[in-house]
Formats: sequence, structure tokens, C-alpha cells
Amino acid sequence: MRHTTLKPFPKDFLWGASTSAYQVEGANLIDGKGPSCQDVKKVPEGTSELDICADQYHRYKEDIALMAEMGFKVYRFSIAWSRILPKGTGEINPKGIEYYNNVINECLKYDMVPLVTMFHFDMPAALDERGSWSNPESVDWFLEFARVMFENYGDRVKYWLTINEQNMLTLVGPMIGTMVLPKDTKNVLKEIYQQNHHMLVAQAKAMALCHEMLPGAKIGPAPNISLVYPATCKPEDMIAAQNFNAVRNWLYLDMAVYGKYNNIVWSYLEEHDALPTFAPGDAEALANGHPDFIAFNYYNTATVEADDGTVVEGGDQQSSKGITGMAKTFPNPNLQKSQFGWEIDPIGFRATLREVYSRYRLPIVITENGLGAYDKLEEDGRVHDPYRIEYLAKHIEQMHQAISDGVEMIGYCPWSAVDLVSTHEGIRKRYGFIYVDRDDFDIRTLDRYRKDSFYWYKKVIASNGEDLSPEFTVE
Ligand code: BGP
Repeated sequence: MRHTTLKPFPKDFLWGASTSAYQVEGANLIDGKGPSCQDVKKVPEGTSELDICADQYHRYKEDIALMAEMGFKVYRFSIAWSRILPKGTGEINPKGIEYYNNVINECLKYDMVPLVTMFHFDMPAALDERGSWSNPESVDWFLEFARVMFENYGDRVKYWLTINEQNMLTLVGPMIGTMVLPKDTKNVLKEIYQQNHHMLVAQAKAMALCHEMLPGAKIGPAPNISLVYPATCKPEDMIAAQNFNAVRNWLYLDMAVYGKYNNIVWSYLEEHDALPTFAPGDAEALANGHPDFIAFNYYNTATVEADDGTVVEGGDQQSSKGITGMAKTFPNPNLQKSQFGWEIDPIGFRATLREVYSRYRLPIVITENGLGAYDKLEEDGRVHDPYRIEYLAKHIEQMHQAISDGVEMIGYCPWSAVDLVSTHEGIRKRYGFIYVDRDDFDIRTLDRYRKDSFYWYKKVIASNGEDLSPEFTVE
């Protein structure tokens, strides 16, 4: 559909950006915080440890002031489970509670909505030792954590996200450093999808608990959604695209919204003797959890062809190689790639927004989108990142088109507010509007610098998404 005029962004549209605790805070074992799976993992060779990150734990005031300077209406950040419950359950760490109280209050000081991710890739190490998500008790562990958050922050936090990218935890967990399987696991697929089932139940119960404890609050899931294209118009490729859409995307949203397993995924698991075991009450719990909105992270689309028997599984969040018997990924010749090999597809963003909205009819907030690049701090104290401005402008333009297509959007939080440590490529893969003076092994000053994209995004927010031209003013 070619629009002659575009509908404006909603008046109260939430412009902002995102971070996650384990990638930005640092202070990973300070002030009573227990270790998470991220603190005990072996980091990928050549990348930074996660002990300092961007040191936001000590610099949150400066960071939030800079976000306010950009005009943020929202800041999406996550709460580190083991900072407030060092062992995952039981004893509460008052210093941890205090830290997030401070962060939330600092946001509110600037009228910035805190959008809180409850769980972003950082399972407490003590719970991994107790069987991680394989243990059926993990559902109760998560609910206990949810209750502590709702009790302590529910008076001020009105928007909650359950689990960040549960689909990536399930599909590429070892790459993110999150997957712990019991030693005697025989059927790995079954175990992974049992863990996935526990997360789905935990999410559904947390949504119900949120509505019970905090009637005015809103809560939703936050998967990573990439619409999947067929490589050609061959019918076999279309079936492969449907398979991959089901296993990568719809399983998670069908469950969050309808409380039902996606039929294609269910059959796939059945054929591999990998169906999850339901505990008594699970089916009801899944049916009783209702999201108020859908949040999702978007980096690019995926393209697949029929599996010819040569699929090698693996990859990262955006460059999966496919799934045996389901689909084989195919490099899309129409798309360019980032310096880190991820395809770039702004029009696919519009297509993904349209598809998600027409399937689920819930308002959408984008909780990640952005360009990882090698940024350079110049002699004059500036970072020139026209490539990021171009990437974001093209995506915002397509979001505008989607709004004009009738998609109900409530906010946009690109990744990331400030430079932080990537999931597996260190801090050299930068995403922020705010540059942090350090590299993977030299911690330097950790001082903050405004990138060109900082000034540009400030202008975009001030114009409520209308002015995407590359010009900006440095004040
Ligand atoms: C998402 C994660 C984030 C973030 C982002 C960029 O999958 O939710 O935590 O890291 O991807 O990925 P990367 O750091 O691998 O470049």
C-alpha cells in the first residue's frame, strides 16, 4: 500500500532506548549482588569480562541525565535478579532494592517512563546450580522474583516486560551464555523445550500476578521477532518459511497471547519425542496469562529455503543457520549487511510490524532495534556515526509507514541508550547514542561522549518522528 499522506506518530508516543543489566551495569559482585550465569561463564575469546561494562551502576545519574537531554520519554532497562535476590530465592539484598529504586526515581525526575525487563539473560548462578529452567520449581522461583519487584517498584513502574528474547534463549542459548542442561541429558531437544515450557508458564503466571497485584500496570512479552521470507516462490520454500516463522516467532507470541502451543512446533516436537511435560495446572496458567501489549526486538528479517539435508544448526540471534527438517537459512541477496554480518532490512521492519499486529491485535512497543558498529572517538571529542543515523532513520520511516497501515504503536526503544558489552562480540560492537570511553581490555576513563546520533535522535524526538533528515544541531 502506497500512502499519499502518513498518519502522525501518536501524541504520547514513547521515544527512548534500551539497555540490560548484565551488559551495562558492571559492579557485578558489588554491594551484595550474587553472581549470575553471565558472571560465571567463560567470555568469548578476545572480548571483555562483564565486571565493569559501562559502569552504569555508579553512573546512572549521568546516563539518565543524558537520556533526558535527548528528550527520552521512556528508558527500558532490566533488573538483575541476583542483585535483589543474590541466591535467586530467599534473602533479599537491600542495597539491590535501593539501587533500582534510585534508577526508577531518577527516570521519574525527568518524566521518563521506566519500562522494566524482569529477566534479561541473567539467571542467578545459584539457581543454575539447582537445575536452572529444567527444574519445575523454576516457575515458582520466577514468581517469587516477580513478587519482590511488584511489591517494591509497582507503585512507580507501570510497564513491565517478562522475559527478554525467550526465543533466543531457546534457539541459541549457549551462544548467549545462558543454557545449563542437566548432566545426564539424553534428548537435548526435549530438555531445551522443557525449559522453554517452564519459562512460558512462569511468564503466564507473572502476567496474571501483575494484574492481580498492580491493577493499573501493563505487562507483555519481549521476544526477538524476524519475519521469515521464502528464498523463492517455490512452494517448498514457502513451507520452510512457515516452519521457521513458527519455531522462531509464533510459538512465543501464540503462547503469550492465546495460551496455546503453535501447531507446527507441537508436531515438530512430537516427531522428535520432545514434547514438554505439563505439570498439573499448567494448561490453565497458560490460558490465564494475558499481555496488555506486545514488545519485540527487531534487527532484521530471515530468509529460508527448504532443508535439503545439509542444515548445520547454530549461529547467533540474527544469523541462525536453520533447523534440521524445518528450514535452511539463505542469504538474502537484496539486503546489505552490518560490519558484524547482520542483514539490514528496514522494509522488513514494516512487514514484521504489520504481520505481528494483524495476528495479535495488541499495541506494540519496539524494545530493541539498532546498528552494532565500530565507532571511533575523534581527537575533537566527537563520534561521527552517520551509518547509525541512516539505519535508524530508515527504520523509523518504515515504522511510520506501519502506523499508516493501521498498526497500533506505543513506543520505540532502540538498542542501546549507551554503549555496552555485546552478547558475544565485546564492547567493540557499539550500539549507543552515548559513547563510553573504554575498549575491551583497556578500561580508560569510562567518560561519556555524545555521538552525532545523540543530537540527531534528540531532533527526531522533538519533532515526534516527523523530521528524519540527517541534519542536526550540536549544542
Ligand atoms: C539482543 C539482546 C541484547 C543485545 C542485542 C544486540 O538479542 O536482547 O541483549 O545484545 O541483541 O546483540 P549483540 O550484543 O549480540 O550484538
